[in-house]
Amino acid sequence: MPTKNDLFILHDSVLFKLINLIREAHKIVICAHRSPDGDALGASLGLAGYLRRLGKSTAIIMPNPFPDFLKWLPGSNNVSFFDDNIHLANSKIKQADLIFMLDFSSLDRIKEMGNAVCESKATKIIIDHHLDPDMTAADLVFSYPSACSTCELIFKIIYQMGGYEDMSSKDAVCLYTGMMTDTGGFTYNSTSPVIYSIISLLLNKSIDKDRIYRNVFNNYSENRLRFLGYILYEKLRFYESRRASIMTITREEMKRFHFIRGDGEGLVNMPLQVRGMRLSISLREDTEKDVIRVSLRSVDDFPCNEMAEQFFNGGGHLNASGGELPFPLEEAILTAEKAIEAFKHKL
Ligand SMILES: [Mn+2]
Repeated sequence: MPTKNDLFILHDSVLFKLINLIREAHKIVICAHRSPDGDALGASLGLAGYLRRLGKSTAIIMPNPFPDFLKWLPGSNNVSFFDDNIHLANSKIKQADLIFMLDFSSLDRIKEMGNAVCESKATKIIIDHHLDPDMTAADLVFSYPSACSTCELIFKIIYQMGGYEDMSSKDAVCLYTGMMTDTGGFTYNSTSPVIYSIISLLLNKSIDKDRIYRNVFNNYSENRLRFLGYILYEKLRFYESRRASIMTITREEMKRFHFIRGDGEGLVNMPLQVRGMRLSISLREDTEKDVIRVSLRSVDDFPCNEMAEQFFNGGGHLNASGGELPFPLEEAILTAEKAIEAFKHKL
């Protein structure tokens, strides 16, 4: 069994402060970053389950929808989206007395919703594992960049507050899902032993981890598989001497393969399956705005976040970052090639 030291991450004084804030709160809002992933959604659902068991009215509001492959997550049908009903979301955020901000740590990650959160008089708490948190964005900032996921942090905090015994199987499923998706099925950023202590505790809640894996990773359409095949065959270019690759995806191609939200998931990781590759860059035309969405993945110590900041107006983790470029795909390719050259000493 894990020891207290592995799982108790908050100092007593901070723990009591948090417990008091929750005790005094009547209306709680949980939000996570734009384009929520398995971790953002899983952490929100897991925390909401805990708070609702305490009798707290808790609403989850995301800036925009999560991918279809997460729709099976228990409780996800009760999540509302800021973009769908700005008026309602604004009033919920305004009336809240406590707001949890999960899996992000600067208000620009939630775009338009950031203003509403900023203006709300609620006490705000950030729980996150991204680098360089904006310490001014909330009253309490729990920032643990070494955690594999925000779900890991939510589990630990609930555990420390004594909420494990009553944790439902559904909440355990949500928290496991976030840990699994943020580590690519425990294949990266997942060497810390405490992760497996937590998994063991979650398995004791009768979750079916093999089924969760299938629900997330083996639940795509035929179109998606053919789309992957097409991109890998036609649209991926290796820069062998730099141990890097660039793939491009246009709006027209997404339309041709009936692309739905989430279909691109995991694609950017695939070039790293080639021996010796250290960096994969994906450039994808946004479906609505005239911008190029950039995703970066790396192995070992190659700093995707530094490259994303310097070249792609973004940031993120050491091995996984993102950004966007405000110009056409052809120019974006040139920028990506420049970035590879500028970082060649690290590749
Ligand atoms: Mn995360």
